Amino acid sequence: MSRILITSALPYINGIKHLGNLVGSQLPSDAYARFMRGRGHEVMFICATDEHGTPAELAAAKAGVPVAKFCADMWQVQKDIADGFRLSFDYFGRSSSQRNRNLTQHFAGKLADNGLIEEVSEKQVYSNADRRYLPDRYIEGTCPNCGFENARGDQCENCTKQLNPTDLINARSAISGSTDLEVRETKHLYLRQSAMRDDLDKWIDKQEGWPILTTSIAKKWLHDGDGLRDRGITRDLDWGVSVKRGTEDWPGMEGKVFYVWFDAPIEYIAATAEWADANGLDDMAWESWWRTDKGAEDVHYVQFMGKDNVPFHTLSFPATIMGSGEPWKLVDFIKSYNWLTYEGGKFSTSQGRGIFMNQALDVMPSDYWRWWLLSNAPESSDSDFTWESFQGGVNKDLADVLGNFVSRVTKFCRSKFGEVVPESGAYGEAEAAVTAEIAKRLKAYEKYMEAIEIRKATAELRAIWVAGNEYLQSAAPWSVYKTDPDAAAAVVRFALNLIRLYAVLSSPFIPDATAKILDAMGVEDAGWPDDLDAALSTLPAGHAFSVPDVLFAKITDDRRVELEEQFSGTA
Ligand code: B3M
Ligand code: ZN
Repeated sequence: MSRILITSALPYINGIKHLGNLVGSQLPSDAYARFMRGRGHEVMFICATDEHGTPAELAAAKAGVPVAKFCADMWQVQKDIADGFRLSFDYFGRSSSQRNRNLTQHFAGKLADNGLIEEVSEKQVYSNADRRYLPDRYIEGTCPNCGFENARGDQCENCTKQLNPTDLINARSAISGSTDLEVRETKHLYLRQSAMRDDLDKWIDKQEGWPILTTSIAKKWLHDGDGLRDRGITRDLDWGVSVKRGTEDWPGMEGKVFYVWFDAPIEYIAATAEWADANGLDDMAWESWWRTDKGAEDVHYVQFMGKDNVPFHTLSFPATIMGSGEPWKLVDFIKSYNWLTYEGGKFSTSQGRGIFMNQALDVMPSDYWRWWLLSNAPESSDSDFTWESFQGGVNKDLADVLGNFVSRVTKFCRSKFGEVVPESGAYGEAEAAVTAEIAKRLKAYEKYMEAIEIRKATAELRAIWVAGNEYLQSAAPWSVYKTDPDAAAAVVRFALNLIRLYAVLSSPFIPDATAKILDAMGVEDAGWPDDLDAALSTLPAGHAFSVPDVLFAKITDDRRVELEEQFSGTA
């Protein structure tokens, strides 16, 4: 048994996320967490809302509520949606927590003690029209690296380059569009990332088997000359973690807060502390996940995120951890995702194009989304969501293959033998053959899940379902029954056991269906099939079950057309 720490990138608080955000971190991390728990490992699965910074302030202002209240309300909204998608976080925290404030100030203090913080008097963009300093992402302009015209002051979405606002060409306020900007002098703290370049470089080189998407982005910015230049970690803002050096005031930094990207990853740690607090546990409980001097040396730590978040997790956050000089746990594996597009184009919040997480749950059950999104996860390239593909995935994989198998077997059994596992007849070659096929597929499935190749894992799971269907089709108990009821009984007994096995194997992906099936089959034993033969005799002759309700209703063409209209963004 291992101890596995899993974090999903923290959804920003300012609004409800779309399906691309869901499939880029929360959903695959949940499937992985569920799988690892199923295998008997000790898992700590952490997520939280990322609450600081200007976007939160502006969203709150727009909603006409104080920012603290806005964040508290939105946290609840996001938490409910996460529950709706059955995201099985051990804790869903908040980056505005007291724990995170303390830890963020602690890290800043340690970095300063180690000579890694520099006070820099810098020129910062002030918008006369908006009467405020404009932080990074509220200045837009042309990217000096690739020429993209809507680059933000913190990062270019197009080429992923981390930027400083004053790098932008033709800068304008993203709040008002005003170009009446002036540059003012203000003092800020800079993290001397460049002093850590060699350490970071060595650390990245040491990693084995990281996805190319992750290492290529990291390497690009490490060697890009100024990709790893020193970065300001404070801002002239009201909403955030106030700048302190540990618990001490920081002269000259009054009224300033830490940059949201400085405190957000620290929340991974803080949320684990929040988990301990919420469960009445002592500090050892969370430190044993995060401090290598307190038990975390045997923890395997995996992060999930969209590719735009990779630079912050491969460079900035490790720089914070390493620079502290304290024995905090560094990430062991970073799984990053490409983009999900919507019907061939971008998801657009402003144009209402695409599907947001709350809307998704309003129109279809969570399992449908989980299955389609995970079986089409943008792992090796971008993936395109289309309603047609969604309809196909749900109707074919879930309804025709898995759902139909469960329904045919249980209904046939009920009609001929009653709602109990029939006793007579013996297994033969056909059962041995399908068991062997499933054993082979199961190995591949497990291998892909361990390597976090989620999409490939779903293909193996689907093949495992298909194997059962093909077995049933050729064993044809409905016709065998007429001449040899005992032989038909053996087929049904075997197939009922396959149903239970499928429920267990499917649990990382479609947990609601798993629960329904296990409930109908009247089993508590959802243990992972380490021994396949034993797993396939879990339901003994005489065991009672019931026929479950329809597991997956098909999506009709009419309904699909309706949904296409509803989410086209033109309505
Ligand atoms: N909140 C994602 C974003 O807003 C960001 C992730 C933080 S992970 C520490 O782009
Ligand atoms: Zn660019």
